[in-house]
Amino acid sequence: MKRSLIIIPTYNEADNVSKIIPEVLAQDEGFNVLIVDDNSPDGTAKLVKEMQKTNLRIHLIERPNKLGLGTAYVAGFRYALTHGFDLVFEMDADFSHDPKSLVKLLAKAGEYDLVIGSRYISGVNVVNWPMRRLILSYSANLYTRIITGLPVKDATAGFKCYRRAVLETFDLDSIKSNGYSFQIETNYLAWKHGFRIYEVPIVFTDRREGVSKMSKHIVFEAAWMVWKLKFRGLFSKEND
Ligand SMILES: Nc1nc2c(ncn2[C@@H]2O[C@H](COP(=O)(O)OP(=O)(O)O)[C@@H](O)[C@H]2O)c(=O)[nH]1
Ligand SMILES: [Mg+2]
Repeated sequence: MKRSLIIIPTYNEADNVSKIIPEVLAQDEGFNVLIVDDNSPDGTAKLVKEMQKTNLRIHLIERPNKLGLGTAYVAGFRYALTHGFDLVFEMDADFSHDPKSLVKLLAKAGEYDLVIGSRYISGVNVVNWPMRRLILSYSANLYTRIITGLPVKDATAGFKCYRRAVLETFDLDSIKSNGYSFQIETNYLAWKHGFRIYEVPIVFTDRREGVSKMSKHIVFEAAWMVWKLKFRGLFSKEND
């Protein structure tokens, strides 16, 4: 059995965290959860610590303040590598990613190095999102594909599974981007290294509780990242 770490970054997810952890752990005996919390004012980390008392499969990293989604994942990747996990998942705390779909990603992780839970594989599988967010996300993906050539339909998805070999090739110190930009960058790096990428269709549902931390800044950062990757790709010989 493979040891898997499901990394869930949290910022003010007290309403979701105590529900999502048991649901995730119930999906597979090899699953462990790592919450990366940025000192959420609503006490998210306190709830996690309470749950840790009775369950050794729950892990927690506490950071001093809101440092962003990208570096939260980087902290999680480091933890996974030093603690000997074979598979490393990314997932949101807000039930946009259905815990039951984790096993769909797991099923492909033997054959592929990076598995992405994709909203745009068979049409559009998004529930309850305002139309402007859907258009933004869909066009961002089209834009990314056209400019970088990355053969991924949902490059901004935050529901993913990496084999540890992929993370071992990343220069984790150099990854500074956040949100969507972080997802595009990690997919691009995996692709340029020649890793096998597979997208499984999943249904994405808008958050049940709490509020989104999406911002204009995160969108601009991603738009800029696409060009950075394109130019980096033009001047490097990796895999070409
Ligand atoms: N640790 C940490 N988690 C964050 C941060 N920003 C967002 N998150 C978490 O990342 C996940 C996705 O964020 P969300 O607000 O749902 O973004 P959206 O789905 O794009 O609207 C959620 O689990 C958030 O709690 C951050 O700065 N630090
Ligand atoms: Mg969300």
